[in-house]
Amino acid sequence: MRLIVGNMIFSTWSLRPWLVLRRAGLDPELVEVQLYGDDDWKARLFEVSPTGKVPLLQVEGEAIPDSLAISLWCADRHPDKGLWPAEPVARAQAFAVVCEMHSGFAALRTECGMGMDAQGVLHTMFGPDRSPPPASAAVEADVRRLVEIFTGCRGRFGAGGPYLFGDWSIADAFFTPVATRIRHFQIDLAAHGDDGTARAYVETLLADPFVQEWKRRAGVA
Ligand SMILES: N[C@@H](CCC(=O)N[C@@H](CS)C(=O)NCC(=O)O)C(=O)O
Repeated sequence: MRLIVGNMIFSTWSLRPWLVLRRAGLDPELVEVQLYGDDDWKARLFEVSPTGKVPLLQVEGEAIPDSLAISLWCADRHPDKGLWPAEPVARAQAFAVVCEMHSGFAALRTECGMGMDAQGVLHTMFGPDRSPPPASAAVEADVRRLVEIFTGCRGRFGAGGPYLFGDWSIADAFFTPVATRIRHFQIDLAAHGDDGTARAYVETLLADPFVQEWKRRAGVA
């Protein structure tokens, strides 16, 4: 089993399915494709990924692109690993927030992006921290919605543990990239309606042992 990923220091979308695979007890060979490095990077990416994007999982003779598809494949193959909440209402809400994260938050993703920005500044998942860029109204709205999701899910479903639905689930993998952006860009959650719950949840995600393992493998720990 091989997981094709982007540069491990900033390809946050590559991190998501890897966290899911690791939580399922799998340890795929990691193959890093350098993004944005030279004129040929996109052509090289298309050689391994029909979508021209990473992550992509090579398994059982198949190539499965997309972090959500890989995560769904993993939960399907490993139903005993508790990758989704067991309780049906919590599980439905976990599906909903994962889908919202996967298809939304465009302003936060673009304006607080990882990788090289237009000024040639390299933003990585693991610092150095940057002072907050001037936030647009769209970023402000994205952060408010994140705080609403974090406090709402923690309040309704989080009693059994420190994660969004208590025990760790795929939802936590999907919010780990935005947790790194919140830290890196020093986004003040309290100014976006947080009572401390969302901040504590972000800290939990960043302290996750598998996030630390990724960091070590990325060579930044
Ligand atoms: N929907 C995809 C998005 C993946 C994505 O945008 N990956 C970035 C790296 S983090 C990428 O491949 N960028 C290359 C490009 O946009 O050309 C997923 O979550 O797997």
